[in-house]
Amino acid sequence: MAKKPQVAILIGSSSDLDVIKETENILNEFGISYVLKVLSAHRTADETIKFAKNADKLGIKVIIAGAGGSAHLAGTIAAHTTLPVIGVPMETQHLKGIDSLFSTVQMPSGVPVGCMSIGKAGAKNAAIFCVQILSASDKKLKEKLKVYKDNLKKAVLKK
Ligand code: RP5
Repeated sequence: MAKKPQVAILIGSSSDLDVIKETENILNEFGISYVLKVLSAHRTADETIKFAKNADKLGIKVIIAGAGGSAHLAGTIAAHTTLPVIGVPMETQHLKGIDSLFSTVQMPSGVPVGCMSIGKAGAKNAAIFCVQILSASDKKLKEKLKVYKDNLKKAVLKK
């Protein structure tokens, strides 16, 4: 039987798939089950809100939301759930993702989104940050994170 997803990754468009692959790679590396969906705060507003409201009941523990442009996806989700929401601002053609960054990070008081950096590094860090949240109640995961960080150090020192 397939494992129930612990994490939901939502992206505003299928054009975000290449970047969000970085998130998937890390979650797979750590053995975290996830569901990936294309849902937009603007193009599928009702469906996005419905998903956010139901995520807790589905057993989701963390939501990662990546969007570009006027990127309200993470904020819209955060407005409709008490689960932690991590935002990934996607790079954009005209403003290079500054637009996505500002609209993801600048949330009003009381409704936080953990905003990562723009693009692939942010997508990767979203997954690592997500694993860090989950590891607070999972000793094995915490051990895996220690090994991951140690390997990062070793790779740098080797250079
Ligand atoms: C956002 O608009 C998406 O997250 C994407 O980054 C951006 C462009 O989407 P497409 O026009 O490529 O579908 O909603």
